[in-house]
Amino acid sequence: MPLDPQRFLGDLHKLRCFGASGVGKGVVRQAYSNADIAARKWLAERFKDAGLEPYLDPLGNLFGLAGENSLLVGSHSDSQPEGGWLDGALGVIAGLEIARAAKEAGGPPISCVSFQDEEGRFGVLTGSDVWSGKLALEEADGFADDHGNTLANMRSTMADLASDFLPHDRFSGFLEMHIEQGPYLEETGLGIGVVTDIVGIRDMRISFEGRQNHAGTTPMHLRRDVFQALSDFNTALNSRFANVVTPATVWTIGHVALHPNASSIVPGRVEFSLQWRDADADRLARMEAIIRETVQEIAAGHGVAAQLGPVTGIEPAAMDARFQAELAAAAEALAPGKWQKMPSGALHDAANLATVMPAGMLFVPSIGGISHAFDEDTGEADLVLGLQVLNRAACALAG
Ligand code: HGY
Ligand code: MN
Ligand code: MN
Repeated sequence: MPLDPQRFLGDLHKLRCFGASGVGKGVVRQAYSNADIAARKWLAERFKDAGLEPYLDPLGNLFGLAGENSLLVGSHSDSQPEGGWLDGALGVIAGLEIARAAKEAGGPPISCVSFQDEEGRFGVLTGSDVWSGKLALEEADGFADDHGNTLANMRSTMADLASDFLPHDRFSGFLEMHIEQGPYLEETGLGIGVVTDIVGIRDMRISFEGRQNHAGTTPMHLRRDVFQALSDFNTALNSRFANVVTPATVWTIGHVALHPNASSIVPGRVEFSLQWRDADADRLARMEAIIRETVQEIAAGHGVAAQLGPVTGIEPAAMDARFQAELAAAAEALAPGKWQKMPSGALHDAANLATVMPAGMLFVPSIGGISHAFDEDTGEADLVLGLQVLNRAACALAG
C-alpha cells in the first residue's frame, strides 16, 4: 500500500507536542494525565479522518477499527515520568499510517491501537494486561501511583469510555514496531531487529520501618537506620544474585522514598521499588526467593520491620513464528543484510497480546541506546525504513 512517509513523520512530531517537556524532543505524558487524554483525543480524530472507527475501551485503550476482522498494528502513547518522543508513540503512528494507507488503497482491513498505561504508572503494561484478560479491571482499578492516585479515579477523568472491551477475535493478530531502547542495532550498524521473544518481569514494593531519631545525638550502635538497611540489602542482593543470573538478567531499584528525607534526621522509614527481568520464568522465581530471604535477614540484622508488597509481573513471551518469518522476509527484501533477529530486554504490549493472538515485533535503532530519557532519539531514515518493513509484513499477514 502507498505509504506517505512525510505524513507519518508529521503525525509523529505532532504527537510529541502533547506533554512536550521542553528538553529536546522529550515528553511527560503519563497515563490519564491531561497531556495523555488530549493526545488520545487527537489520535481519535486522526483515526476518524483516516476512515477508522475510534473505540475507547473501559480502561482507556484507544482503537482505530477497520471492519469486523482485521490485523491490529500499534503500541502505546503514554510515557514514563520522563519519556522519549518515540517510546510507544512510534508504533502507534506507524499503525495509523499503515491502517490509513490500507484504507486508501482498498487493501485488506488493518486496525490500529494505542494501549493505555503500558509504562506502568499503575500496574505493569496495565492496559493490554486488562484487555488480554490476564488482569481483572476491578483489581487494576485498585492500583495506586506513587502519589496515591488510584487507577479508578484517574480512569474516571476520561470522557466517552465505552462500557465493553472489544472481543479478541475481532483481530487476526498484532504487530508492534518499537525503538530498541538498547545499544545493539546501533553497535552492529543494523537498521532492523526482528524480535524473537520478550523477557518476563517481576515488580514489587518493599518497605523498612526503623526508628526516626536525631542525627547528632544517636550513637551509631543504637540506630535503626533504614537507609543503612537498604544499602546493606542492595549489597547482599548483588552478591547473592551472582550465582543465579546471566549477563542478560537485569534488576533495578528505581524508586526510593526515604522518610523524612532530612539531613539531620536518622531516617525511620523507606519504601522502594524492586524490579527484575529475565527470559527464564524459573530464574525469575529463584530471584524472588533470594529477595524474600535477604529482606528478612537484613531487617533482623538492623532491627527494622520489613513489609513486602504484592509481586506483579508478565511472563516471558515468544513471538509468533509466522509473524517473525514475514517480518524477516520484509526486512531482507527492503534492508538486505541490514537486519537481525533478537530478543527484547524491554517489556512491550506484544507480550500480553501474544497470550491471546499471534503477535510480532520489529525494532529500529536507538541513538546511543538511550531511552526512558528526554534525549531518546532515532534517525528519520531509520524510522521510515522501519515503517516500510512493517507495512510489507502487515500486508502479507493481513492479506
Ligand atoms: O519498562 C519497560 O520495559 C517498558 O518500556 N515499559
Ligand atoms: Mn514502550
Ligand atoms: Mn517504555
